[in-house]
Amino acid sequence: MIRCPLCFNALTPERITWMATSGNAETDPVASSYYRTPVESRRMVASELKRERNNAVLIPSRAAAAAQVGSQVVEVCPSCHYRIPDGWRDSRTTCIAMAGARDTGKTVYVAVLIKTLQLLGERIGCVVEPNDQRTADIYHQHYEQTLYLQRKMLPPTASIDTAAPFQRDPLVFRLGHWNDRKQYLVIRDVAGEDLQNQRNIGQTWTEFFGNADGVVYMFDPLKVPSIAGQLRDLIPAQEAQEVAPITVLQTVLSMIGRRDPKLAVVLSKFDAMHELKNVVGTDWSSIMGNPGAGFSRDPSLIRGPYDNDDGELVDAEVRSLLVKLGAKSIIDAVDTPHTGARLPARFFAVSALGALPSGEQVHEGGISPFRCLDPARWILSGAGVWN
Ligand SMILES: Nc1nc2c(ncn2[C@@H]2O[C@H](COP(=O)(O)OP(=O)(O)OP(=O)(O)O)[C@@H](O)[C@H]2O)c(=O)[nH]1
Ligand SMILES: [Mg+2]
Ligand SMILES: [Zn+2]
Repeated sequence: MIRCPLCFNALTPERITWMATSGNAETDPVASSYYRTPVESRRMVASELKRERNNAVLIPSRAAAAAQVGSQVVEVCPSCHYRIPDGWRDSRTTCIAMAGARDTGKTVYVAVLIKTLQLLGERIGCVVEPNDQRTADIYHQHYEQTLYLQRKMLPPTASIDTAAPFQRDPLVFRLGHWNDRKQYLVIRDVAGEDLQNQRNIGQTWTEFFGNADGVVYMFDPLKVPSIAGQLRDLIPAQEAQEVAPITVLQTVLSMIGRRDPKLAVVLSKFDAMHELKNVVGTDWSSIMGNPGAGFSRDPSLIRGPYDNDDGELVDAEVRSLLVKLGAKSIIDAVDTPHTGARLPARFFAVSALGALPSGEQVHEGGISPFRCLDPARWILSGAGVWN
């Protein structure tokens, strides 16, 4: 499947939209509603693939469209008018949308996921790199520099309704060739703030959740009072949650509507759960101290196809952990969604940092991710990539 990198709508050969590269530009209400800020567009021409005798021809052709508007043309998405990168239609795309309440670890996860994908890519002979300068700049400035170079935590992602949030543009990475096709991975990070605001349900800019190949919904165990209580000497006092995780999940499910992306439900900051094995005298210490559990080891960087059996094992384990955490409502919302559309779902346990941060600094032992690749590999394997 090939999808638009912004709205994630499928791009079919039957419809191609061209936009002039020079000439008058006017405010474009369609592009503005998807991009969530005023966008100006130049003249556009819509072409259709028509059957003529035994040939399929594009009418008007690119050259004819250019002649019509009197300048060169570039391809834009027929739905949201976002510029389609060169060579995009010869490739395959896998599109991932991040989701979850504020402070659940989405942006840190994206930062670390790219590094771990690069590590695995090296092992399987696929180079993972930004597809364009904008992705390279956004990733470097907003993810890598702070977390990996300054070794500091990242600021909260600003709402899409603020002046220039970096997450308005997708991150586009090349994943090398797979099955004789160029493969791209597109990730859209989201501000938890925007998912805590139910007024965003039904807004055009949220369409990408339903169109995605996979939605990664993060659940933060540190916000569970009994866990925070047991770790109170190790973690800073947790702010009370403004919006319950279940409400955020319902909001995301409403945004997905009747579409059917894969839903990865991720118990994030799993290093904190691992710490519980040191809290003596509680049943958490025996649960988390079980060396035979899938969540006690990380086989994700082993070369080879996505390990579905391991994925199913961890899914079952995380489901029982969520029950124990008093979060069964999350499981119920996934298994019997209020929208009536049950998604292909799987539960995961992930730690992007691998250890509790020391205040705003990365742990002095550095970043050592745990099972970070699992949700992404599950989604990629469903799209036939790195499987
Ligand atoms: N222990 C632990 N803490 C983490 C981990 N990942 C993130 N955190 C903590 O969670 C905080 C928030 O992480 P972010 O990735 O910025 O959260 P977010 O979900 O992007 O938040 P918004 O952008 O506000 O929606 C970080 O500053 C860390 O303190 C992890 O793997 N382990
Ligand atoms: Mg963020
Ligand atoms: Zn689009």
